Amino acid sequence: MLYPQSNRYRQVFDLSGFWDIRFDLDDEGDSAGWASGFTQGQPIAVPASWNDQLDSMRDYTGSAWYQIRFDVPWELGSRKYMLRFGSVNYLADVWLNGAHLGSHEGGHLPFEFDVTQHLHAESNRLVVRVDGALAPDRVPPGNVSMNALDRFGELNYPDGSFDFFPYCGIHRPVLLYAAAAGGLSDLTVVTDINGDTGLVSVQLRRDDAAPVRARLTLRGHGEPLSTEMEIAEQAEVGLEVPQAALWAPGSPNLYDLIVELEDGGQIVDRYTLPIGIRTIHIEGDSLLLNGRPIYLKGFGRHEDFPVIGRGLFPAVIVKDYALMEWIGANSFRTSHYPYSEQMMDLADRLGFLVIDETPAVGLFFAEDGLERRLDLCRQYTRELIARDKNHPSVIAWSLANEPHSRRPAAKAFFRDLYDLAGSLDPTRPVTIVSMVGVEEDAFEFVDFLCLNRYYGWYSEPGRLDVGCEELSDELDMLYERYHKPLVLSEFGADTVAGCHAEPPEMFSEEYQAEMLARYIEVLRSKPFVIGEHVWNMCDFKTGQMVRRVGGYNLKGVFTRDRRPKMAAHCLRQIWRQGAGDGG
Ligand code: BDP
Repeated sequence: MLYPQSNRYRQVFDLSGFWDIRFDLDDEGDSAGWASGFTQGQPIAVPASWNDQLDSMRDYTGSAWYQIRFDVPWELGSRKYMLRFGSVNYLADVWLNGAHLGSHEGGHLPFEFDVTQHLHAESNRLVVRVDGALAPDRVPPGNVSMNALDRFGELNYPDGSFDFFPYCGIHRPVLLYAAAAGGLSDLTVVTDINGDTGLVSVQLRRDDAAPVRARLTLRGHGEPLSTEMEIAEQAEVGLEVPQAALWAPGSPNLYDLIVELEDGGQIVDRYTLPIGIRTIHIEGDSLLLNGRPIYLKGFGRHEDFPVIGRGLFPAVIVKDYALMEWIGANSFRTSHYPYSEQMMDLADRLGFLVIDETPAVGLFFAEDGLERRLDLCRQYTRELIARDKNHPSVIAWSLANEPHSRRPAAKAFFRDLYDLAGSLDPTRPVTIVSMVGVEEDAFEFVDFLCLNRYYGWYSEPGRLDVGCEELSDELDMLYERYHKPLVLSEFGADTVAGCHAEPPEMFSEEYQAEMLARYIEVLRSKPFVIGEHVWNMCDFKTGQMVRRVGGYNLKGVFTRDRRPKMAAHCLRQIWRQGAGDGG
């Protein structure tokens, strides 16, 4: 899937701005014909969650209808016109000028419709029904009985089976774009290294069988390279790049891959894709980037900011990369759902390594509805890999976070997803993020292990000595059983900024700083540990429950408005010492 771009042959019209919204509290929108347009709407910003824009709707996760009117800023011709949504949480139904274009399930991945037949030059009316309901047959699930989750849980409002606020709405840009009919529809780039030479293999796709010429140019470092060939619906070509400038943290070298299609001596389409030449492998107990061991230092994170909720906010993306750079991180996980495409683009440009996670958080394995949940996870895995396969920053796929996988069905469930990911992308390692530990059956086949641990917090509260011993023992046990490298993908402590205690006590800045430092000491003593991801980079909004003061998870080493707690300074000291960042 290619992100829309503007050039002489392609145009993008961004529909971001103030739309109308009408909340469908009585479920009347369908029968009242709101799909063709509605009255009594109120202004709402797109992209953004609705919850923090309108106080009265903060906890509302039901249906809402959005609409906008627009004129097309170009002449309509014989091209293809597409309408693309970066993400809508959770279920979207879309109508253009009264025609139902289709629907999409899942809150964090893009989808698009061909609107060529329905688009007018002027006065188009676009209507989107967004249904954010939390339900057990959705992924991530909500309103799940505690029995199905196989654990004693705490009450949580709104009731998601995950620990972040269930923000709803149109979260990422809505783009109308025009491209040549028969133009390029997809590119898949895989890179390899042979000595000093970079090997770039490119697969091109278009949706027309009439052959045209394709010209590929690779520009950026050294002399530009070019090659040409004929393409009908698909073609594959390899480029050899002498003295390749490899991509890595610290030297995020990118090339522009420019693809042009030519028909009857005229250029009819052009697409420019930034690419990085790099390899990523698990070998023995190591993670190898460009053949050299690399150690991951960084965070589990969230897309979360006041007022905008989970909506795209470019300035916060820039700020967050600046803070990760400041603190000496080289990586993060897109916990617990795919992040915006803008976030991924900057990871490529700024040189961060990403464990890219599907939205499968809080999965449970009760028989009832299992096949449907698996189908959804398959869909997400396909959509995520289609979207992010060309990012050099993406070093691994994470199939799920903390599944409740003590039931036997979990193993076959993840085997299915693991095989699917491997068949779609044989070049990247695949993992699963576990809270179960040694009994996580999927650890038998995933390429490396990710474990979340809170000794000294949820268990052994206030006792870091005991907690660190337990951590150490468990890591050894996991290695003995699976012989695979491991990332500690979450560890941390809720911390009230400004709360101090000596000796350190839970919730104080001292306790968080000490816990992180002591965990890191344990991790660095295990040669099979390939990374440490602190939970969380920033405080973030959650539902309301006893353990979430003010409706926040306070495990950030930065506050929600991005100010450092004491632990941020301590991490900076540890991480900036530079060991093993592979830059
Ligand atoms: C882990 C979850 C994460 C939570 C974290 C916590 O993966 O989503 O926010 O615990 O409790 O279990 O802070």
